[in-house]
Amino acid sequence: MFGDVKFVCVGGSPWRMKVFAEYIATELCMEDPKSEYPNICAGTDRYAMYKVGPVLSVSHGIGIPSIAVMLHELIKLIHHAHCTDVTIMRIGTSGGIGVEPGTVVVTKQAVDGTFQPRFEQVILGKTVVRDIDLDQSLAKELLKCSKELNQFETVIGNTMCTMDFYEGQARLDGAFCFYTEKDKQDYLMKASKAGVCNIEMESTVFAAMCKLSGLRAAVVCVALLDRLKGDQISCSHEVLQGYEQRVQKLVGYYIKQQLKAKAGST
Ligand code: R2B
Ligand code: URA
Repeated sequence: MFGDVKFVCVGGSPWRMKVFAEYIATELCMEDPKSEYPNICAGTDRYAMYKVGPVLSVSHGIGIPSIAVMLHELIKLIHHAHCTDVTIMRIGTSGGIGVEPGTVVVTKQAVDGTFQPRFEQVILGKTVVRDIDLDQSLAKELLKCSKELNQFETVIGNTMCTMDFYEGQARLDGAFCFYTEKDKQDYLMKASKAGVCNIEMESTVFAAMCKLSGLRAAVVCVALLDRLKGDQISCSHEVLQGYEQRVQKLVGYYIKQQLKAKAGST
């Protein structure tokens, strides 16, 4: 059932990943108007999974623990199905640093909250530090695709991955906050100097697990706001949806091009 999978796209919300599957179906002209794409994982609330030809669309929830569980199971699936040449992309949202809302950020390097490119986890009572590397040529190809599409701004930059949306991302509007506006600005400016263009909550473990399993991986997130200017996402639902569609368009365009090139070469 999964042996032909070549592209796996993962993103936080089950609904968004269903919309992405439907979008890919139309883009690849695979849509059968009578058939719906069923959620292959309907028996569990952990995540949703849709398969459209060679493309798998899977949700992962919010944060490192949530995506890590899904990735373990997905990597086993890819292994047991004997899939080859699989490219995996996380498509998501983020808070930008010094970029206009709506800018798409393709991750050069995922870094933790101290700006280090590593993922730390306690295993058997010991802290294990894992390297994280994303595929630089894939990131460049995605940037090139965005130039060809010419519909929105896309940049390549570092992505900071945090354990929390509020204090972990230096927000002032959580349930509590024990630092000042100046502390927040100083931290975000430090992040910016370390090449961080956006902040989200899954990229380090995603990059670490993809590296360990030899999957070609990229992280592509749209910035919903500029965190140097505020904490709250105040744009309308329609504007937000438009921003989210940018990532889907870019990754959809990339997949379509790759499949066309493959079809041309066989
Ligand atoms: C981006 O948005 C979510 C938090 O709202 C989180 O999953 C992430 O990485
Ligand atoms: N997702 C995040 O993790 N942070 C933001 O600011 C926006 C989306």
